[in-house]
Amino acid sequence: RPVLIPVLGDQLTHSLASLEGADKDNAVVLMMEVWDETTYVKHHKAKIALILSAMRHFAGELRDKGWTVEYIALEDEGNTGSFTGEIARAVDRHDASKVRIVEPGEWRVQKALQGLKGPLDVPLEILPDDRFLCSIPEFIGWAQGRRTLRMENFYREMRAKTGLLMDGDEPVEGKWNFDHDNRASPDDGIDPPPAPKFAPDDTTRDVIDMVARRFDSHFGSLDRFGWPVTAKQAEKALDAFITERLPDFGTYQDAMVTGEDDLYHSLLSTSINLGLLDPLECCRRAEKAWKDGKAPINAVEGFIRQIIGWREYIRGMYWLEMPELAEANALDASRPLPEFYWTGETDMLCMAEAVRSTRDNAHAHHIQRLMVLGNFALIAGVRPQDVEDWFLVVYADAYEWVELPNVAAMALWADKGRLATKPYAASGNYINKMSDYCGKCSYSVSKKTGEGACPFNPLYWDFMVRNRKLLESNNRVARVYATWDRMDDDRQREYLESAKGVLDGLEPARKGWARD
Ligand code: FAD
Ligand code: DLZ
Ligand code: SF4
Repeated sequence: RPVLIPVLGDQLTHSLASLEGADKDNAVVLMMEVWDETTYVKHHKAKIALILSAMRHFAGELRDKGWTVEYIALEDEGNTGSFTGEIARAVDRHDASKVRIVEPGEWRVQKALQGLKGPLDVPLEILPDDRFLCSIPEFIGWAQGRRTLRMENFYREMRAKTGLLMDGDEPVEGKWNFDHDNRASPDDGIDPPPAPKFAPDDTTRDVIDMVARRFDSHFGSLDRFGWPVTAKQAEKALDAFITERLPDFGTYQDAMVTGEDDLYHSLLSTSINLGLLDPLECCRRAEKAWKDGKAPINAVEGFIRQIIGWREYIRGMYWLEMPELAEANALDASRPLPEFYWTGETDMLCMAEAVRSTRDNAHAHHIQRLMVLGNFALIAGVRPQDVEDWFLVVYADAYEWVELPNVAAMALWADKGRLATKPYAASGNYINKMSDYCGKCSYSVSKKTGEGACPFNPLYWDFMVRNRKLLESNNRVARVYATWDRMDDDRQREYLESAKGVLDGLEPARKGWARD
């Protein structure tokens, strides 16, 4: 009786723990396109196309390597529409002796699998996902007993564990973190080489056609689809990043430029999250570029920190804080998401640009996500669960394990600072410093209140005042209140009235964008 090995859509790795050591002659690999996964939120069309195309390519590669693969396509007759339904059906069909699966990335799926243990007549073995450097028990062990959790401390342990950028027990060049050199604004004139795009082959075109037909009501465009859908393509994307964009990655990490969607970012998150690229290998390649004198330390350290620091930390925090994190709302934010997050129809150029890139590419870079889209939702007091749904829908790299901590904890401070020391709230001044948007925007960033003032300016103060009780005791925020208290009453009133004007003018998103 064969062993059934289900491989989920973000487990497209040839060295996956469930495949390693399995006997090809006595195993059936099961891959499933299912309605539950494609519609539990109404994912961006390009995100669905990416995942299904990558799954189909991966199934073909496994067959070429001699595996028996059963591939259930979305439109196949009899498809039950869920992972659990398909696993149960396959156990029966093949009279499987057991099921061996790598732990899923998401809480929702983990619960569903655990619920299958009883009803299934055969043993269900759930293996740790060793594609992460830090296992879930290891992270929880690290977190237990610490009063405050800081990414930087965790990151140093990951540096020591991997030996990346280490000189014995010490960090190379004497410092753990070179972020100080990573804050250049784009004013200096930059000309980033475009990230490679991969023309859809027949398999991808079939999927794109099906997605256009079956997911017409979902957000986003399929027109510019060019994501890597195989490990080979992802490696080409990695090569191009290391040689062409990594050297400037650090310097312009926080910059935003009108019409420049990629800048010096790697655009590797979709491939890493799908399993097409090994995160550690990406880091080793970056380290080698530094060793070879081809990329400076600030860029290489910054890139490595994002992967072995932030990415691993975020994943650990997800499993540490779930399921409460999904409901967290420390600031009691209750406003519905504004409609312009879906349409891009707003006079705020920073917002319109971020939504445009999101719609066209199923991607926006980190500082757009954090300091434009996230920041606006934070200071306008948008309900975290609305914002979380939006981020989960719109990005091709979004799975709940990585989306939720980034949105709820990092961008919205809904976890009351377990992840981020202080809320990333900012006025228009920050966006102006880091972008070329404000000069072209119909709002005036230097105008603080009243007609034509940049909406981020009054909203920033309104947010601070609204949340004073919770934030005042945080000594990283205290001086903000000293500034507020020094303003005269009329000035304070102008800020709050302007903010009210902005908030009253926000049109709530119509129902049905994120979920049916
Ligand atoms: P680069 O800027 O080139 O960074 C290199 C790599 O570092 C990324 O590919 C990614 O693997 C990793 N990385 C960097 N920052 C983070 C982070 N905060 N968390 C996890 N990994 C990180 N990333 C996702 O993969 N999926 C998401 O759904 C997601 N949602 C986000 C929501 C918000 C509100 C914020 C602020 C950030 C979110 N991020 C998410 C993190 C980050 O913005 C993206 O990983 C990044 O923009 C992807 O583009 P890139 O590959 O060009 O990244
Ligand atoms: C996101 C997604 C989508 C849209 N569709 C599928 C699918 O049809 N089949 C599949 O195996 N995986 C899909 N995924 C990714 C899963 O949601 C992801 O593997 C789980 O959430 C576990 O993290
Ligand atoms: Fe955004 Fe304000 Fe700048 Fe306009 S002026 S681009 S709204 S920060």
